[in-house]
Amino acid sequence: MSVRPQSWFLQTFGKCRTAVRARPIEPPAYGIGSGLRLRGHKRVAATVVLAALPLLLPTFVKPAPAQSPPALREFRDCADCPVMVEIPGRMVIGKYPITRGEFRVFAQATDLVSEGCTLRGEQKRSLVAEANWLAPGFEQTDDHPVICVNWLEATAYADWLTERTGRLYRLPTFEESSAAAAAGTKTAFWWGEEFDNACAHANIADAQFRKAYPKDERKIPGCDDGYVHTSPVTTFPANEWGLHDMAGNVWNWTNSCLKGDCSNAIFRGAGWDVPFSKLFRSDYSFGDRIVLRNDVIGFRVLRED
Ligand SMILES: [Ca+2]
Repeated sequence: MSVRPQSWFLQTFGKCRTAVRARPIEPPAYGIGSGLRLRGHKRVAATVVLAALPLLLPTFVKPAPAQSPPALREFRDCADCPVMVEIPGRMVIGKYPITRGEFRVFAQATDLVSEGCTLRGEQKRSLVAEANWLAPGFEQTDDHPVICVNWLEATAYADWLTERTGRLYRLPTFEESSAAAAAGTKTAFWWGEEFDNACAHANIADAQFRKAYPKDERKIPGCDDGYVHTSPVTTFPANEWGLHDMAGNVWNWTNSCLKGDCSNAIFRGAGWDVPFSKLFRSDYSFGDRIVLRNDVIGFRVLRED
């Protein structure tokens, strides 16, 4: 799996608008690589000017300890920081995807401008210029996962947390996200091998989805999980590591490049409009452009020890 190069890049993207400024900081003594620091934020009139220094990340994932499950500790590094779970000897990772309420704190603090999101319609998705993370085309409350955020904005959120807390936050690699989903299991899904009972464990494209999108021609599972679109992040059971929504509800951006091309990033986990079982596997990866915003991709963060 390739890693992101440790270099600056500057790009302009036609219809998208984001106000994120970043500059490099010295690598923390306890971490590997370096991160971003937000510095001042300026609204951009018609185009996007983005500068980001991707993290140089190891792709190695420590082998699972023989004993399980590990003792878990949950904490926050600040009052409105995300809840983190410490998996001893493995990683410190978000208990659930970043919520709309958590993202709102970042957006207000950085004067974030984020406009344009690709939304699901009757049968396919299309870009809606006026859509954004506050208006993703359906109703959300602040305990739903934030969506309509691209990889750059997700990374900027992690770097903002780093600046606030003095601890190095970043997106997990695909390998780390996959290991966190599996939580020590060897089965296809974190709850086992069966997908027929997926509605008890995850928010998928289900009977509720079928009723809301009757023209969708895909084969939709017949179970009912109670949600057409996103669900509050602790609605469904946690896996063995105490992590919610590691499959279903929203895809999660990772910090891994797609097939060596770092203008694309891997995401995993599947989401509320996905009916196909294999996409919910702990080891399944998907990817797209880092500038993509849509209504089914969110993210969670990982903290370096
Ligand atoms: Ca559902």
